[in-house]
Amino acid sequence: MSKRISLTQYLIEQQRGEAQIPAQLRLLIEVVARACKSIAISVNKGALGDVLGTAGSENVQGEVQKKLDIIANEVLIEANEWGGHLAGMASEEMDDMHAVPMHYPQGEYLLLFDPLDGSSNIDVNVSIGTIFSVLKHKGGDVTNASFLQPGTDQVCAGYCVYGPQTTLVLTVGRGVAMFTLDREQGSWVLTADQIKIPEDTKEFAINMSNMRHWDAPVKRYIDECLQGKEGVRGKDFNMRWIASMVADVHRILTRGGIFMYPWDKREPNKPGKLRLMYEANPMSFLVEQAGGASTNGLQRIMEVQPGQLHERVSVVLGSKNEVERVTAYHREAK
Ligand code: AHM
Ligand code: MG
Repeated sequence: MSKRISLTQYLIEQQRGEAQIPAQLRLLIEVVARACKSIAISVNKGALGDVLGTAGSENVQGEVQKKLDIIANEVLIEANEWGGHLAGMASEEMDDMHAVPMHYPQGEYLLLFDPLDGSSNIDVNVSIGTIFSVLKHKGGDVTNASFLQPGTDQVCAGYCVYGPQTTLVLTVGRGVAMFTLDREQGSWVLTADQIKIPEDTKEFAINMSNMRHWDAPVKRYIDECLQGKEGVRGKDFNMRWIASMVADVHRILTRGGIFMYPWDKREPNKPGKLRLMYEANPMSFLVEQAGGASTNGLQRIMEVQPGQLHERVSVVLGSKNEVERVTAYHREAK
């Protein structure tokens, strides 16, 4: 049997090697991974753990919170408060950022997360996940404004998908690595490294029920995919939509594809549904590190300057040549 590399060993090698990740960042990643293990246990218990259903509250974006949204948020906060690696945290489930209490040492990093992505899939036993992004705290008091850094400033990003397997996917800016949770041992084992997304694909992911609300460039792209072999693309396309961004992005990192959640006319004043800081940015970092591309239709997502913590953004990411095509259609339309 080939030698197993644990997450700890991988990170220590990253610390010693070219990436030279600082000890505090290594601790941060290990703490997040431990929190994900704990969330995975709750997710797995399902009805037996009384974790399904709604919590009877709403988050700042007016979305009904599920019990697991709140549990996952609490697990991540409790795990990360006391280690001395963080200056503050921000989450999809909290209106404002959460400062590290003064009685704990203050660290150099800022952690942002969507504690449980794909909430609509919790109760129906479909893959869900945790997405996270790490920024450097640039100094001074920690406020919401401290987090408003473009995605290019991220020092680490990742997600954990709670599916048939529990998989942690990570980048510290030197490619993308995947770890699978070995439940008997309780450890994360490296199962793929230097992942590459194929530049071309025949698979797209978009919520087709919104078709009538789309903008012309998105409609053009999908129409051409649907025409298949007989159309301008000259090939048949397949469609997948899981409604958990983590699961859709995981498929794309595994076998390629394009994922889109574009702006649409349902809420014309919002740039899109997905959130820039803790959904689109970390996923864009991972996708770019795997050789893919990620834009909002016009601009590289990681170069968008955020104006607020819960800012939304239009998302087109995945196989490079397809993302470039969709982006070109948007530019032509302009
Ligand atoms: P959530 O963070 O509240 O779960 O919302 C984000 C999710 C994404 O994971 C997914 O791509 C999208 O919402 C699905 O939206 P829709 O139900 O409109 O298809
Ligand atoms: Mg989400």
